[in-house]
Amino acid sequence: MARHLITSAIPYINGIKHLGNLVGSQLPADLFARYQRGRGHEVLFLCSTDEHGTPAELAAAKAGKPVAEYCAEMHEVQARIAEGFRLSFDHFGRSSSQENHKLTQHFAGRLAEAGLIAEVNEKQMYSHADGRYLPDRYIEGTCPNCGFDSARGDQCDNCTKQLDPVDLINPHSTISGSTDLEMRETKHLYLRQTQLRGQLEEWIDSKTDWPVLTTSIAKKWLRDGDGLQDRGITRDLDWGVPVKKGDQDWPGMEGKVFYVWFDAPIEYIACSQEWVAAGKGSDWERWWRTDKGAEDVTYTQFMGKDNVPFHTLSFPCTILGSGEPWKLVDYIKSFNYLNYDGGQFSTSRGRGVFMDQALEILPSDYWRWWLLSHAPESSDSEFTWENFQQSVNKDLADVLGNFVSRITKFCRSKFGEEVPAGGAFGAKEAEVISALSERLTAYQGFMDAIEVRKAAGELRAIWVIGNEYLQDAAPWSTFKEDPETAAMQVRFGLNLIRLYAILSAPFIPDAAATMLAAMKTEDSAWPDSVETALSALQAGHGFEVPENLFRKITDDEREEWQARFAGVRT
Ligand code: B3M
Ligand code: ZN
Repeated sequence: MARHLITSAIPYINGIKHLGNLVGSQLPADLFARYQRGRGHEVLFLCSTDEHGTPAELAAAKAGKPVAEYCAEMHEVQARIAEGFRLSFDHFGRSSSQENHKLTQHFAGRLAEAGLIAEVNEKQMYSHADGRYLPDRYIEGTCPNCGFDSARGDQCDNCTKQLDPVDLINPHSTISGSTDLEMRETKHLYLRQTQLRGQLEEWIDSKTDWPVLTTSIAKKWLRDGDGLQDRGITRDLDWGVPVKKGDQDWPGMEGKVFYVWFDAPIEYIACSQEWVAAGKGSDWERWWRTDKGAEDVTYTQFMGKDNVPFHTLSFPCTILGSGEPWKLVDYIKSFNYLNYDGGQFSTSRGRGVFMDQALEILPSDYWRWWLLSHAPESSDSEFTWENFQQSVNKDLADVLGNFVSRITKFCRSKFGEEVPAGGAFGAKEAEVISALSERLTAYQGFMDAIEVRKAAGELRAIWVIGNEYLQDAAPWSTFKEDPETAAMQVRFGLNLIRLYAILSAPFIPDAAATMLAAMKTEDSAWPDSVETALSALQAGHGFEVPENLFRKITDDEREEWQARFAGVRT
């Protein structure tokens, strides 16, 4: 049994995420976690809310709430929506937890002892109108790298370059809009990432199996010269992890907190401590400490491409620089962007479908299937309502849903609600078995390699094989002349339903559960071979006709939804 540690990038606390965010990290991570569990492996799947920094402070201010209260509420909201999408986290933690405070301060202390932290007197943007310093998102201006005119103080959304507020051209305050800014001297901590360049380079070069998207971004920032710089890891904010060296005060750093991107990845580890504290697990170190059993863990991270620099450079610097035996990531699966109906999803303009709205109009399986089968892997991809309607109506309703409904209804009407006896599988069934075996091997290969779209393609092909078999065998015609053979065909079909439930569960867990329940079996063991799997349900085994698995999306609905999500949400 292998052991898989799986983390999804942790979503910012400020508001409900859109479907583009979902397909860029949490959903594919869930697919992989469900698949590895299905294969019988031990999995620890973690995610949290990212609660510090300017995004949280700004959103709380907008909501007119104290930031701690705002975060606590939004964490619950995001947790409920994650359940709605059947995201099977072993724990959904919070980066504002005491565990993360302690661990972040611990790492800072270790890095300081290793000589990897510099105390720098630097100039910071002070806003007279606002009466405060303006870190990160409190300031916007033109990107010095690509010329994009609304780059934020911490990162340019257009070219992904990591920035410092003082780098911006023509900066202004996002609180008041004021350009009356003054550079003032203040002390901050810098992580001396440049000291670790050699180690980082060696580590990234050893990852020859990583997706091109991941390594190309990592290498760009590592080798472009100005990519890997010593990085400010503290901020003048109230909300966050107070700057300390382990449990010691840090002279001169009173009133400052760590930068959100310093503490957020550390939350991956802290989340496992929260998981133990919540009584769900007993030993977090065997997942994270290579001196305590984690050397045989495979650690996979999921994230959107804009998060790659932080996971290939900054966080590994924290881990390597600590000099302690922490588990480093083994594989980083990153995603391009999902666009929305001819443009971009936009949180600020309310353009596109947000996670809560999606669940209001259709159950999660519909979304999971479309999003995963169109995951933006090799390039950006686009959500359109036409395409969504087509995929759902064809793949889910016509192919899979229809197959399940026809077999079970036909059997009930001719043989009653149990698997019929009679006949033996013949040449046609052997052909199907061999075609399915080939597809199954391919499906597993793509799932192991986290090639999400290709895996979805194989699964679709596996469903189609069953449908074509049914079309071809036509037990409703066979029945008139040869009820024995019709019974055998139906038995074959009912076993296919069980097999489909098992193989489809990572993509569409609710429908899979309905199918297994209809087949009245709890045996959901991953098939060793298609042949044995297709004789699991023996003659006399009871079943029932399930409710319609999927309904079709009508043209009227499609048009209504298209108009509704065009961009009005505030
Ligand atoms: N919260 C950005 C995002 O949600 C950030 C990820 C942190 S991963 C440690 O895309
Ligand atoms: Zn830029």
